[in-house]
Amino acid sequence: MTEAKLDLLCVNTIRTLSMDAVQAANSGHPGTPMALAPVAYTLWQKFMDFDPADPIWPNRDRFVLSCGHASMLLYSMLHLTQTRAVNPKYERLGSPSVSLDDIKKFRQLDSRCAGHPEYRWTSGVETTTGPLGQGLATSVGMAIARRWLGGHFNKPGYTLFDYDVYALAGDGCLMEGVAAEAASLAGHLKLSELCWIYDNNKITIEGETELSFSEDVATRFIGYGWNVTRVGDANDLEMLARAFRTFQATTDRPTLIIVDSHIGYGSLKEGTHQVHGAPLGEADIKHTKKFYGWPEDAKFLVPEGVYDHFAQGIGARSKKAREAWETMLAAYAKEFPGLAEENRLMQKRELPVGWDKDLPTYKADPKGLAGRQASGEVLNALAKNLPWLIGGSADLAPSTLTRLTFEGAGDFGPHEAGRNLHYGIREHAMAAAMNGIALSKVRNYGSGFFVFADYCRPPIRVGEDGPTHQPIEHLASLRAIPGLIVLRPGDANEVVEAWRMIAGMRHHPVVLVLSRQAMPTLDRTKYAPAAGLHKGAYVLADAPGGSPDVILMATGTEVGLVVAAHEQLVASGIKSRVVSMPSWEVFEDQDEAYQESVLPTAVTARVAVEFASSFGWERYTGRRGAIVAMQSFGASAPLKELQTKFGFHPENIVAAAKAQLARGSK
Ligand SMILES: Cc1ncc(C[n+]2csc(CCOP(=O)(O)OP(=O)(O)O)c2C)c(N)n1
Ligand SMILES: [Mg+2]
Repeated sequence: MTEAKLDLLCVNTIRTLSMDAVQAANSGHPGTPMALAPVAYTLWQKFMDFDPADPIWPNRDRFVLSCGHASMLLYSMLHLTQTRAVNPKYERLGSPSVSLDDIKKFRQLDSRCAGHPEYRWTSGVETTTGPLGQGLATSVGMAIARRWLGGHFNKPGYTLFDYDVYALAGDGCLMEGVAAEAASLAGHLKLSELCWIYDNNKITIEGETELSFSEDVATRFIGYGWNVTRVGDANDLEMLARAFRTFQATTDRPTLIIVDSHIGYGSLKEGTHQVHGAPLGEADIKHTKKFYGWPEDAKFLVPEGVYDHFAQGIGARSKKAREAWETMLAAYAKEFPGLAEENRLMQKRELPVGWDKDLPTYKADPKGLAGRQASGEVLNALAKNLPWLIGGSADLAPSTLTRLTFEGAGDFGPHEAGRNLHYGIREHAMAAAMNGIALSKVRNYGSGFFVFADYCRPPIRVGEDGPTHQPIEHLASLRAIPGLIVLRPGDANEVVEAWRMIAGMRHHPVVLVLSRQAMPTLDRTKYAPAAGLHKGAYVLADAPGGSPDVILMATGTEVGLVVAAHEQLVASGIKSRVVSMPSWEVFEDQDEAYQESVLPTAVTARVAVEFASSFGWERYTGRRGAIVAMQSFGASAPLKELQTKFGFHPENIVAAAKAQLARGSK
């Protein structure tokens, strides 16, 4: 086979794996991986130094899939390059990072192929992505770290760190504010090791981008100080290669490659596209496979020669690069043993001997010291003995006192790679960049006024390994905002009452939290009227006679669950009550007598159920009550399996209620 034919065979394997996986999961985005397969292929196969045998080799090029919804693209690459797994102790394992079986189980419980790529869950995934724009901003942190690492460790004749950072993004990422902050910062810092690839397919979920996005992205980036280049057709491997060469030759600023592509059918049916973000369907898959010259009925097929081709391309090239690097490191260690030891510790996220030897202790003093004052002193004492600690502030270092003031600490800027970073007033990008720096194993901090932590929230929660799409803490944090009403209706009629309440509001902001999945519409001749929502919480179903022994409370989608549990309890002769609780705030506004009528003090056997953080429910269950809620971010799988895994089913609620009754009033 000619080289060009092999290239196409590999590209089409990436495409068909993505199509098949999304189809099997019956969920996900096949179109973007299909359209971007040639881009990822060219980059990985011809340019990136990433040794599949050692995906944590410190000088590897980084690849960030900022459009995390196209996760199958990354999983296909990790599989076809036969990337190996690494465990949390940084031991390289022989087993595959992503097996064909994982791909077949895309989006299923325990598969390495979660809906969105997750750092530490799947080796070779450099950062968790999914919330659009985050990956781009994280990549800026990676480039900052790369610049700092080079400045700190490289010596004449020993270029320990010279890797590049690539991030692949779509229209959504480019629309997000965080990407604008990050691009502005990267341009200012002249991060020439950074390359963003923009999939300019002019489509998002609601339709053509002309609905909402008409700026000239190229001009914007030129304004930021970036180098901008274009590839007119995502299928043109030669033009793609040329663009990557342009990036590599650019040494004074970051590069944006704008790639025009067509989602879904690639070059097959230009201008047409399937329903965005949905599986193609069996018929279209066959049609498409036929076009690729694929056996129409084959599924998850990796044709002969494909693994080999990757092994001879990215595999062989990167192995050579890594081995040369390791030889160099051995020589470096002889000449610069101190620095080599620093690097060894840093790579394992360990601390150097004596890191805490200068930390101050403070004598009793009624006058005392501000926390920031003490922190500034501690940080300076710490940083002196922890050479790979860097950080900065979103323009508030004079107030947060995070500046490193000792001799040699230096500043980080376009022409210097010292330890004091200046993020400017860009909190969101700062926090995302901090993730990127941490992922590069460089210890770092950022700072600002506490109230602006909200501007940092998405990257704070994405952090290193949080699944990205589960709103776990959001109810609790919204409920904590003064003056805000949070409404989470439990069936369609509660939705009606919620809108009725909102329509009547004059001054209160409201957050209405609705479900994706169907909720059973309750029979209101059997249960209390949905108008109870106007009191925040109400008795939806009660024990015969109205004096319950146990109270089940829930909001939103969990109301149906507790009603089902309640029916089982009643059938077994247990006097249970269901309280639907769409709004804590509104309930708190009711008079004492009403509150007592809904949640009688005497009834201490209580179970609260909410598919979110348990935080705060103690106020209604009491310390001894049961809370069926989430203690972790969750997992990627079909809803039913998640409900079973995390205990959101009537049997578990019945068991919790019985356990409550069994403990009596103790
Ligand atoms: C912050 C954020 N908002 C919304 C979404 C939901 N979402 C996932 S994909 C998508 C459309 C993205 O369009 P684009 O970036 O152009 O990608 P394409 O569909 O072209 O692959 C949206 C809105 C998200 N993942 N993150
Ligand atoms: Mg798009």
